[in-house]
Amino acid sequence: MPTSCSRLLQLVLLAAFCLAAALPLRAEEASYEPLPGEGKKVAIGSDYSFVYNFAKKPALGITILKVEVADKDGKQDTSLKITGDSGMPSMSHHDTGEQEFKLNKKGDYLLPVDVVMPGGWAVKLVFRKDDKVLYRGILKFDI
Ligand SMILES: [Cu+2]
Repeated sequence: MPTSCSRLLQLVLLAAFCLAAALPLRAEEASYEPLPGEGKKVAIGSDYSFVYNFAKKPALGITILKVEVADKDGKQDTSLKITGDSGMPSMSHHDTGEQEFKLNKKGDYLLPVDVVMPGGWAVKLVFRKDDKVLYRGILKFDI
């Protein structure tokens, strides 16, 4: 009996240790706000807001992700820097790392997203002003 009890204790301690080790990772992932969906306005603090849309319904291949930023008066703003890291949350080998959105002539921020296989995809967006992070959000889609 004492032997199995101490085994159990060991297991509990091990489990607690693993949980504690996993927590910081969880906290980091949780810092990306889940985005409400295409065309829906998202506030970036009190000074800016944005909406995102895909150029066409995401399918296999490259689809363009468009982000439009507005200031607090609703006027288009192009002073932020936006990056997107796209990949499949269930497998890390597709992750592109932070890629910078490019501004087009209309002042839209554009990023090509290369969907190479069916399944669940996500793009992690980071908005920066003068290299300071203002907002992190994650959008998800399935194809
Ligand atoms: Cu995959």
